[in-house]
Amino acid sequence: MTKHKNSIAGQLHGRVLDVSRRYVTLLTPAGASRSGTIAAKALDVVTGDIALYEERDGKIFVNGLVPSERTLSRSYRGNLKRMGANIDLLFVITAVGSTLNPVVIDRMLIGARVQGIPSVLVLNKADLGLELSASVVAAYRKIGIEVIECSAKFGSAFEEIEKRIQSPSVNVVALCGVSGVGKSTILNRLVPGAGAKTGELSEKTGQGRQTTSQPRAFLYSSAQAGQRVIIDFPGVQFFGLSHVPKEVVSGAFEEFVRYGQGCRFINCRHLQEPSCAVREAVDRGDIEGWRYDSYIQILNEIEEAREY
Ligand SMILES: Nc1nc2c(ncn2[C@@H]2O[C@H](COP(=O)(O)OP(=O)(O)O)[C@@H](O)[C@H]2O)c(=O)[nH]1
Ligand SMILES: [Mg+2]
Ligand SMILES: [Zn+2]
Repeated sequence: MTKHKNSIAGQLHGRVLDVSRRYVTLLTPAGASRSGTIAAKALDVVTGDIALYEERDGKIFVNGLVPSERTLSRSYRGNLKRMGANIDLLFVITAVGSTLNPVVIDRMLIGARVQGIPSVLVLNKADLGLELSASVVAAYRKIGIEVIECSAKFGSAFEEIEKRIQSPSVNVVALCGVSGVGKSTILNRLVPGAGAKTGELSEKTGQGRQTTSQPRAFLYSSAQAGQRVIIDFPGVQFFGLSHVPKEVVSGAFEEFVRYGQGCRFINCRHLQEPSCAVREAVDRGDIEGWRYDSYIQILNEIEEAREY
């Protein structure tokens, strides 16, 4: 769609809150929540998009999108799936206990980083004891990732979370994490009346049951900062990154970049190359072994995707 067509008379802009097949809920500039239909064929609309719409006979028709920025996407079976658009802040949520999986966290952090989405790691269920995850948290802080340890059950550290949400540069906040980490519980605390369903942990897997299947957006408001949109993503078990260029992956592992300056080869991939300062740092324990494992896993995934 051309610029000219975007600005024809009668075109209105609205923030997409929910999408279900060809139906959307929009937040209009007046702050009202309205339902409408996606009129343009093949328009890939996701939560957070700014939709161009027309109103006819009291009904809303979406016929275009403003080009989005900071779109969180993941690869799934060779396709790139847009998850949410125009995200200003991503909370990667994890929890003390069996749901704490650094490889999954790394993937989400990198997915955000390649799109330039600022992210904060939230370690929920702090009430269960922080000593269980202290080494992982320390490792993330050491490489410059902000970590907030909170308890959605008791509301601890929510001032910190809300301070980030209320930042003047933030309009759209997204919550992302595997199911069972407490995303819905966090949301219900931030948005009273959100009524997000919370699930019990399944005894079989120790993971939460999938209780949300579509991203859903909620309106957060505070007396000081006004309104924000909070997107609750369904719990993704596999955050595919095969669309990400390999160079970007190695660049996203900040500590590899730092240690990599000591590698013999300037374009060292830190695999089998001789005199690799990154592998040496892993052997010494200066780089966490699980960070190296997630690096290798992501590179393998990209390699395999190319072979199709
Ligand atoms: N101990 C503890 N349990 C929590 C906390 N937050 C959530 N839970 C529990 O963890 C389970 C999964 O929570 P839910 O919000 O449904 O997770 P979601 O799948 O990520 O949306 C539920 O049984 C919650 O009651 C917390 O801060 N501490
Ligand atoms: Mg949930
Ligand atoms: Zn190297």
